[in-house]
Amino acid sequence: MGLTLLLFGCKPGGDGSGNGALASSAAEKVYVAPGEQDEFYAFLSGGYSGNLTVYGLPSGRMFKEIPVFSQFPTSGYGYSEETKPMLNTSHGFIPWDDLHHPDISQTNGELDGRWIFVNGNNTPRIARISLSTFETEEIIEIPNSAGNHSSAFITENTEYVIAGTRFAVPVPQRDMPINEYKGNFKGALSFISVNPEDGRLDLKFQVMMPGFNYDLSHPGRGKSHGWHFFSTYNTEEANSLMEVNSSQNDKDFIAAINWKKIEEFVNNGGGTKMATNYAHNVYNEETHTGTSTMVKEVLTVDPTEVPGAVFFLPTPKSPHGCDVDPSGEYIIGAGKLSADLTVHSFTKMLEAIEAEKFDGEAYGIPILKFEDVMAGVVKSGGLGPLHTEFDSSGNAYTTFFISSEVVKWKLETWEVVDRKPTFYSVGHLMIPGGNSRKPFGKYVVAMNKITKDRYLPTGPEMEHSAQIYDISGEKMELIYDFPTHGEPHYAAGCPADLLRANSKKIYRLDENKHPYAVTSPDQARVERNGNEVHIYMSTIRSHFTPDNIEGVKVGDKVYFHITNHEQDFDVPHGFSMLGQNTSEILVMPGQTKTSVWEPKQVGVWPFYCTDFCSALHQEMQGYVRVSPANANIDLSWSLGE
Ligand code: RUQ
Ligand code: CUA
Repeated sequence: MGLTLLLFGCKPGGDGSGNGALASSAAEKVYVAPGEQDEFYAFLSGGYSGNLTVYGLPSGRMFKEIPVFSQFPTSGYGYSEETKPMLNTSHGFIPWDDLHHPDISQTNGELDGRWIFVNGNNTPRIARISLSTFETEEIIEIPNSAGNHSSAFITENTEYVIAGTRFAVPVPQRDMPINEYKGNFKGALSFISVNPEDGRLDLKFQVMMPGFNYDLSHPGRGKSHGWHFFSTYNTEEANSLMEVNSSQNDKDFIAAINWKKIEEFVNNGGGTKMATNYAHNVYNEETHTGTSTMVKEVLTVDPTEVPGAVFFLPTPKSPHGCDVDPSGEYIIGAGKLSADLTVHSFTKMLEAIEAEKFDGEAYGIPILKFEDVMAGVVKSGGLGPLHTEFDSSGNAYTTFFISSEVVKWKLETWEVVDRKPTFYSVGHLMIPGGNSRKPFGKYVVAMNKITKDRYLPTGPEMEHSAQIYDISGEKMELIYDFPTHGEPHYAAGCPADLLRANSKKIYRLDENKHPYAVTSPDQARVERNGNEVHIYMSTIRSHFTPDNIEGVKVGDKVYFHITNHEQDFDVPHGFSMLGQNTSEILVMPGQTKTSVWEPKQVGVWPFYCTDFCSALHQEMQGYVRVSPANANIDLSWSLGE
């Protein structure tokens, strides 16, 4: 940070180039006129917001925040009875996570725009989000893992979404002294298969690696399809004062995993079944309801049992990013304590494996010789390299956190061709399609950790800032700044056209299979079952059916099951009840959602619609009469009489 200040701190508000980023040609490049639409959609991780945010490129306009791992009162996600099960885990209901790395599904190594996968770091989870509804459809917890960071990356036909543990932990978890870590803790790399029809996830196997930290990963593609590469640090297996103790080795490793080989081993009955307990949560679009199932078993693979499947490639200085170029030949390791990037060659790796040129082993896993697998070194002149993305013409772009810049360099010659400052301290970057065989090399988005003077400094913390650079020419051109939400780590982007075709506008009422749905207003009713009261309610502009309810008592548990009868795009109705210990819910056209209220005070309590749905939205309201627990008032309900 000190260096950042030194380099750029003296020019508040400046872009470092000395001639104002908002030159009129730059303004034209990002200007999307009112009523026009952006060319690309960008999905930025929200980091500690637990959610995913959607932006347009090049405008930098934010379109939506998609709730994934965090309760989200705006829509009622994680508050409605239907979505609460999505946040269930083996540790109970966890309404938050730290979402890092989105990846869009692919077919033949190209983006196909069906789903986007993301990871939760804290309580290890992977989520699948539909790109036709922008809703979270599935969350699977990852057992035997901790700090699920080298995730969620998908293989080139979306065969697997891959999740690697950042922290090594005892497997199975048990009570043991922390300082017995070395040699005893394990690093689980999980391979979760994706059903090609409906996207359903299934934890197929876990490779039980030595207890290193598995930081980031990317799939092989093209010639290296079938392999997956993970950067590691803390190959020292230290368990305390990590900033010193895990930086002792001059080189850590990139682990190369031949998952096709392990898949074959597993399909032939290999691996060991292990008792475990993890949650698998699936949202059903027909019943509009999520269900959570606890899974009790996982298949584990000891890598030494599958010869030829796992190798270590020595990589200098605690590598962070581990990126694969569009051809699948080059694997780039970014040693975050170094200035240089190490590029490994997939072809050379295969040759070295073939010739069995090993340089010892770690826990039975062969280590290749650095010189044998290295394709080149990028002498960047920067400091603190983190992540690399690619364009479609053989260039790579790497972020440097410490020297706060994006450096453009050429694959194969490794020469640096351009560098531009970022504002400030960039982490990840994203080029639409930049993690695929077919990048759309028009823009790079740099996602920065520190905002400082980019906007009026208001209060001790501000939203982070991102920058868009035009990369269509030889030199990068900074064209825009925009604020981001939470802390973006990775992002994924695709052409808007890819989403347009599959976009879902409404839920069809005649396909609604929610068990508490009312598909016509005359089915609206109130039923008592012991102290549970179920209100089957419908909404249409501009009333609830029913809107007056009596016979509810203190001590009851009242379920409002609300079906929105609208069948037009963009007409949700909301529902909120005074004194309810939850959020409102927002019910989409054709959808049913349930909100629970446990009234604690006698009285006549109003509810209302929270979404300005029509000219008479303010009239969209009703009352529930709450009587004492021992009262003798019959249930009754009405509308308009
Ligand atoms: S990690 S910089 Cu998840 Cu690099 Cu964010
Ligand atoms: Cu319905 Cu406002």
